[in-house]
Amino acid sequence: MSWLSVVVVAFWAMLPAYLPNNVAVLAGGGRPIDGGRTWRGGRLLGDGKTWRGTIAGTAAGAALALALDAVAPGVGDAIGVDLPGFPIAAAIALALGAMVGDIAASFIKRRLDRQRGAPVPGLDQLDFVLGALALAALAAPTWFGETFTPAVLVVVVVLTPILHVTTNAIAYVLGLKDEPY
Ligand code: CTP
Ligand code: MG
Ligand code: K
Repeated sequence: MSWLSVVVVAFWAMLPAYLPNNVAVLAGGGRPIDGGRTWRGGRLLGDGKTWRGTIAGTAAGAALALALDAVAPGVGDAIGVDLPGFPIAAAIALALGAMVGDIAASFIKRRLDRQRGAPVPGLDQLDFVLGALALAALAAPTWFGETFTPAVLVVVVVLTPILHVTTNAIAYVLGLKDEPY
């Protein structure tokens, strides 16, 4: 595979994990997952992790995977790249894993005394990637091994923070997000 094909496959395979956090920003609000509970002097997760955002984000990511599945043969033919499909377990795991990774990061941030919205460089850009990859590896191990080759994984780890910083800056400029990170 050419390096450009590897980049395209990495981006395509991660799209169901990239969408959920952005949908959560748009759909978020309402009851926080932690119900306001505190632990060791700080909020368990904080008001930034809501049921509505999490459910909408997960549903959107999984739905995107199924939509990508439908168009993969046509798009793959047109651009000359063998695009991966998404078994249902992989579709759900990528989307849910992205949300769970982000929630786990908020748990860690609250333990580090970072208030809601405070940036933690590195964690903010990779939490959802680690969650998505870990859950996908557990839920669909064969598919995961075939899709996320070492080269694809390297591209994911390099490409994701760049995309994350860019989309968040755009969301901030558009007034959709309170902070540009
Ligand atoms: N959001 C949500 N549910 C989630 C994730 C995000 O409702 N599971 C919404 C919230 O409105 C949140 C916004 O998306 O404020 C931005 O997400 P994020 O940057 O992850 O949350 P923060 O508010 O920065 O909170 P934290 O410091 O805990 O990351
Ligand atoms: Mg934030
Ligand atoms: K986050």
